[in-house]
Amino acid sequence: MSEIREVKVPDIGDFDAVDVIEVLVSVGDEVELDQSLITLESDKASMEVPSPVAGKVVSLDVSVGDQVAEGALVAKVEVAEEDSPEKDQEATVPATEAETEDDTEDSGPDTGAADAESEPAAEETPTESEPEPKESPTAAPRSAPTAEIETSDAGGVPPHASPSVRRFARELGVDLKQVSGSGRKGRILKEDVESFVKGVLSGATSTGAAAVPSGGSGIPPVPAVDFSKFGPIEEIELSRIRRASGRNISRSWLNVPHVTQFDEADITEMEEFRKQQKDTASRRGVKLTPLAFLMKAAVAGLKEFPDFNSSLHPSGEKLIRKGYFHLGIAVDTPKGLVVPVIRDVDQKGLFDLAGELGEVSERAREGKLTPTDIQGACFSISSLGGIGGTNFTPIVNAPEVAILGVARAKWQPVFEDGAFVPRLILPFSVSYDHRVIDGAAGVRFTGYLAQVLGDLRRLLL
Ligand code: CAO
Repeated sequence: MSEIREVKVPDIGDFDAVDVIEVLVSVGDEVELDQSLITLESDKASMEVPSPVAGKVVSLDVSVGDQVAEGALVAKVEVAEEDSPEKDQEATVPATEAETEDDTEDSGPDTGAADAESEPAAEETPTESEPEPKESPTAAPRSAPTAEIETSDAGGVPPHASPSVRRFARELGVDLKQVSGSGRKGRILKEDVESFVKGVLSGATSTGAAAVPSGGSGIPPVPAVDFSKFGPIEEIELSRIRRASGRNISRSWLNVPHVTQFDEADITEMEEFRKQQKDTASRRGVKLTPLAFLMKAAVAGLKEFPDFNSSLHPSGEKLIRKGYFHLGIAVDTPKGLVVPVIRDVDQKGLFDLAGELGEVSERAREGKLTPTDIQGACFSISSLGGIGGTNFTPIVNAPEVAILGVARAKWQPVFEDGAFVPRLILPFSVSYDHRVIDGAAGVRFTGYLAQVLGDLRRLLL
């Protein structure tokens, strides 16, 4: 004959009104001995209430949001025939004696305790009333509520999540410290873990560890915000290009200690020369913009300062200097930023470069670049001068060690020989990897670029 067992909230310490934050089973579910039925949460801890018997849930007497105290009815379970009295006896052990933190995945029912690798040590340390599980795991009594104490230590605040969510995260290998919680008081919900995993799989979320292979970043994730609470929203899928460039930019930003040096060049004569050559250029079917000149100046700079034409060896202990001069050019396309590479810039004239620029940027906008088109750059140029702006701080395209950012040239009064004269001034910046390039070298490099752009004859020297 079947027996109906009432499952009640056991001794939960000095709390008389604890929130039910999760109901983990439904009426009709078959549950095993020790299977968690609900999760409770106080200000200090979250804990699961397990079933003291195996059987079928015939009624559930609490819902999410209820507040319960010791003795409150949680559920009724129809005891399975084979359930043994010994197990029942174990199930009645009071909570204060029974709390145990066995965090090995395969040594019995999961208590929801902290994962040794991913949780702060404070959570692994049993409290005074808890037996040390690793010394006598088999002696631990069963079916008491399993608690996770939310403590903070010098390592920061541990992730706030229920034992079942912790278990779920452990099963998926997710470090909860990287997941933003959307539940009450920032609690991490199962859905948050699922969205995090989806984000990682789709490439939209960086795990930090992948972005900074040497030792993990420990970068706290940006909290997930439900913007619809504040007004209407629309979700738009990012293009494949935008997601890929986002990954590359994040990787560079996180790995490279950036410094940005600002400078300006007087390009009055350069612009005069460019205008003189424009007709010839258009007869050749090319558009001659300042960018071709900037490419030649950049190569002159790379030759003069070879560390700018290098990459840091993966060991971090040597530089790899390059004997070739391929430049990445940032191109704005409807689907996002791409950086095609123009090769052997040192061996090409202005018209050839202008022609190649036009051709490759056209293909970039049409989404027709091949993998070869975007490989092998030594140094990059990001030119926003055709659009506007007074200056900006470009991000180094690692493993390159520097990038030139070009803003819009402007006529300005310059004091020369006792009088103000109008000169066309080009503001630009160079961001560089400070592990490779010192500040003095940075400003010498920008100064050299300014000299070359101010007097193109220097390119012949
Ligand atoms: N100052 C003033 N005028 C400039 C200028 C500058 N620094 N640079 C270009 N111009 C002028 C050009 O001369 C041209 O005018 P004319 O037709 O009168 O000669 C006009 O601006 C438009 O130039 P352009 O933008 O078509 O050509 P470009 O060679 O300068 O640039 C390209 C080509 C592909 C780099 C550009 O189209 C582009 O995509 N720029 C955006 C790059 C970007 O998004 N960078 C940010 C990356 S994130 O760091």
